[in-house]
Amino acid sequence: MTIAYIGLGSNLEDPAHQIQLAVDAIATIPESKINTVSSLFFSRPMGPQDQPDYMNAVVALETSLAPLALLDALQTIEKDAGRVRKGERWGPRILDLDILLFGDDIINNERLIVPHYGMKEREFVLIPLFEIAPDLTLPDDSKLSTLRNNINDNGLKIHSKLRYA
Ligand code: A4P
Ligand code: MG
Repeated sequence: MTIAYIGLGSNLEDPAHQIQLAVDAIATIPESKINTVSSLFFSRPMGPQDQPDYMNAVVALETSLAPLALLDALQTIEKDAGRVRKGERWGPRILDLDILLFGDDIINNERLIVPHYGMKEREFVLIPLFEIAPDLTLPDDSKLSTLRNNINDNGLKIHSKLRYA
């Protein structure tokens, strides 16, 4: 079994509800079990500013799936939520599920780059991740606590708790 950390984001169609539905769907992924779920956080958009605010969270999932099989499962959940991929970089979305970490694996292929390329600079990733895994060290030996202490404040705040089985 491997612990994968999954970043969840939404800024369309009732984002708080979308994130809760996504947590419920992640709980049904085969060969996997949710270990922990962070609080639900309110965050300001990174990227284009003419889009709604986001809700973000991070889930720790214990899984025996291979990384690409987990990606398939997450993309099915995104699709079922009604996500349509548009060209715009960092544009609005009903649901975005990113594999932030997959154990200590370093993965670089056409479909999957892990650790996620932006995770070390993003407040809406580091703070929820730190909430559930304060002692985490990344595959490049950087400490999550150090990264978390060095990010710029962009107004992230706890919105509510998420339910999980
Ligand atoms: N892919 C490669 N690596 C991964 C990975 N580790 N996890 C590939 C998931 N997918 C990965 O994904 C495009 C392709 O990336 C997938 O087909 C997969 O094979 P996508 O979800 O269509 O692309 P995207 O998410 O629109 O692009 P990008 O650049 O990853 O967007 P980001 O970086 O996720 O940013 N502001 C706030 N406050 N909160 C947010 O959550 N999110 C974004 C999106 C912008 N601003 C935000 C937030
Ligand atoms: Mg994505």
